[in-house]
Amino acid sequence: MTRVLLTGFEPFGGESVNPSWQAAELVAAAAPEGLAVTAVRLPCVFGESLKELRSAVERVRPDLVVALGQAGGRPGVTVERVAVNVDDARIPDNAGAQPIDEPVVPGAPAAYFSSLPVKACVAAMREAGVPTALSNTAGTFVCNHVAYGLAHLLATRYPGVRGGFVHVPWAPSQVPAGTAPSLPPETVALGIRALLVAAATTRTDLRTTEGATH
Ligand code: PCA
Repeated sequence: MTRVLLTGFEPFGGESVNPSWQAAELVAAAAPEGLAVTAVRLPCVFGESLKELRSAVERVRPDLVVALGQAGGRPGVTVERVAVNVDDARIPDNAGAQPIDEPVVPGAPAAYFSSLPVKACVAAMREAGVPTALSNTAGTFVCNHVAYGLAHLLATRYPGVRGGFVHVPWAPSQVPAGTAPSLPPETVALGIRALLVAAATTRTDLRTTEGATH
């Protein structure tokens, strides 16, 4: 059994749902064979989100950690390649904090690459029929904060554990019909199941063309 910690976020920015948590719950309720998936909902709060992530890692002792977050406007499920050591919030978090140009972890490296096989993850989701892409920025809000904090935690305390961050589109319920891209949580969950299997079984990532020109 591969133990998987799968996190999603609470709603933020005035929304009433967060599709990252909807998908995490669906995946935990019907996990792929061979994977034991624990879903944990994180607060959309700088600092507190990482505290809860750390205690979930201690409790679950996962082999693999995948953190999900909402990226409204993106048309597909995007696997984040990199997390940067900066909090630069465009809106306040759910506790009212709005850090500007502060490090996530003072004195730590400028960035970490995901330790997921990111291209194999994208390929597996595409194979499952789910719109997907590789992304080279997780932004500078709470999702990047968690992506960076997770990468730093794994690199410094759990070197054998792989982990990374994945952004998901809005759910249809969040978008007035036809005004912006969205994906049903069930479709996102289908993609995440395929991603988890790929992440649990791929040792060496693919060398495929997923780069961006801008
Ligand atoms: N998305 C936000 C924070 C929480 C979430 O689901 C982000 O992309 O930073």
